[in-house]
Amino acid sequence: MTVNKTLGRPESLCDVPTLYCGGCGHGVAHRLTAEAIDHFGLRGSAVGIAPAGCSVLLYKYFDIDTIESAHGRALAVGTGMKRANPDLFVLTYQGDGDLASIGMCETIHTANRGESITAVFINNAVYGMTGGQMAPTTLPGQRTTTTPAGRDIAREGAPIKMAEMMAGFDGVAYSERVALYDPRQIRRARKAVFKAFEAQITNSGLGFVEILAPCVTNLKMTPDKAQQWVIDELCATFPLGVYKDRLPTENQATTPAAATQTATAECGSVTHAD
Ligand SMILES: Cc1ncc(C[n+]2csc(CCOP(=O)(O)OP(=O)(O)O)c2C)c(N)n1
Ligand code: SF4
Ligand SMILES: [Mg+2]
Repeated sequence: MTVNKTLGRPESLCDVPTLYCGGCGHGVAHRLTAEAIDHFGLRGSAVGIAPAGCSVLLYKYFDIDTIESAHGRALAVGTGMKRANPDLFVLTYQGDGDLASIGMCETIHTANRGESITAVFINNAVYGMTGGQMAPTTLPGQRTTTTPAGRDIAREGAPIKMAEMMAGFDGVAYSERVALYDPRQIRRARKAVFKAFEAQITNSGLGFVEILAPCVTNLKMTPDKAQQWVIDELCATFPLGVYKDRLPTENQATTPAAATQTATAECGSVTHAD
């Protein structure tokens, strides 16, 4: 029997051993991001901006230029890079502690300014790297090292829904939440990452994709149980879907002004296109 190889490693993804825990979502999210870099031919012009968190070693996995940012400041660093050199393709990659907690200020002001940046956001409901403390996205009742009796929303507030929040900013052209728990969801996630790239390529505004992924180690679950937790718990609090899409269609002009004029009330009408 002849076995044909149908899927290879994206050129932008380095052939190195992974340091991520088995079952962690970062690896799949990296692959989808690398596929988008290859697809749009951006390996020579893309700059990746790494966060503090488990994905801090972005340079190790991506064969593109990368820079490290202080915790939470990836979108501020990205703003400077893009404004100084508009020809760069600027890609930020952040976890929930990074983007939605310590960096929340930078995140919302970058979104509000409509910087031409592509932001990949990994929501795993905890601070993974530092031992599983509560993140803004931790679920109600979820036990973490800083909420040992479970997150109490009367005391710690409710989970922050970034995809919905980002969609509310005029400067955001695309916002979608996806998950990685089965091949169909991974295909959807791939499409969403590509759309977030298109937002920058068409100069339409900020492109945002929130990827739900389990932190198996801090959940203290096997990878299959952690995927079930994503389906049963994480997706119940964070509904999947497109929260905003004002990318230009083929017939529309692609200047920011034109994109603003064609902005529709997509925000809030959650759709899923296969
Ligand atoms: C200014 C600053 N405060 C705190 C830390 C410690 N720290 C490093 S990673 C991290 C949390 C990362 O969590 P998240 O962004 O959710 O990424 P994950 O590891 O879950 O992918 C923290 C608090 C730091 N490096 N810098
Ligand atoms: S600690 Fe969690 S987020 Fe970090 S590599 Fe392991 S599973 Fe992934
Ligand atoms: Mg996290």
